[in-house]
Amino acid sequence: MSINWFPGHMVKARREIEENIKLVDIAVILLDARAPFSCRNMELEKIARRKTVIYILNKTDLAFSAATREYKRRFKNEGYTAAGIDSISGKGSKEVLQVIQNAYQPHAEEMLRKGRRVRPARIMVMGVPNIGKSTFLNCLVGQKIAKTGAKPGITRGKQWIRVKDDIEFMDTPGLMWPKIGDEEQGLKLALLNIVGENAYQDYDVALYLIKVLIDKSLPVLQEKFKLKDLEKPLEAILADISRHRGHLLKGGEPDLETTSKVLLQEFRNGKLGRISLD
Ligand SMILES: Nc1nc2c(ncn2[C@@H]2O[C@H](COP(=O)(O)OP(=O)(O)O)[C@@H](O)[C@H]2O)c(=O)[nH]1
Ligand SMILES: [Mg+2]
Repeated sequence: MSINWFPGHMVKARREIEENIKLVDIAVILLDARAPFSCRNMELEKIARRKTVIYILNKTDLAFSAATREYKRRFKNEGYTAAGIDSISGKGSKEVLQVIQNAYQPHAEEMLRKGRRVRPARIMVMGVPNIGKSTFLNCLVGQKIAKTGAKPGITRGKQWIRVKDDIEFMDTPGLMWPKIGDEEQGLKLALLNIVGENAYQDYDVALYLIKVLIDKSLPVLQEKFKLKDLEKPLEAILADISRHRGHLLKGGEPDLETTSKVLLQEFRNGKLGRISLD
């Protein structure tokens, strides 16, 4: 399976995370609420666990609420802290800030115990490409964007973004790459736009999407594309969508390539409705 990550990038990303993690109290690991377990890289998470870890299920607006609750429960059962957020609307941001403050409490108590002044919690946001790291940061920072400047000596030129009085985010999120264990996980990540275009053919990902919609009995194929017969091969269903959309080649054959592209675009923009994949 070819993935557009080169070992050089991986080594650099890992080294960066190892360096930056030293500067924070808490690692916030962003996951996609639609497939939180599929977008993890346990190897990198092991590095993050040198600090307090919080899992944030982002893009909850695109996932089934019941599934998101269940995924959060699974993290909590394993002893982790987890919260959900829609970083576009900001729904869930209060809970996220609360969870961060709770997680920082033991650190603050330790500082007090040692007779030190309690400084703001320092946090690094981590996650795979397109998971929403920048959007998440913007969402929490909102209008109150205030770079607190480099702190010589300690931070080696890192910029910190202050959120409220007691939380500071490192302004450069930690980029993790996903680790792909099997074909289906790879297809999920391609569907969610986490692995790049070079890794998979749109056609294969679109067929996977159709399969998922049918397996989960989601009504979108019937309702949006007016398909009546789903008891046929996935390729034939994709061709039906092409015809419904008027995506036709010169000879009148369905233009499966165009339909695949459009279908994936619509899915990723949330236009085919909510979904949970894990
Ligand atoms: N619907 C939805 N889209 C989101 C959310 N968070 C981020 N996005 C979108 O996901 C894409 C990638 O976000 P970005 O912040 O650039 O991801 P990054 O690569 O991790 O920094 C963008 O198109 C965002 O608008 C969310 O909570 N809900
Ligand atoms: Mg970004």
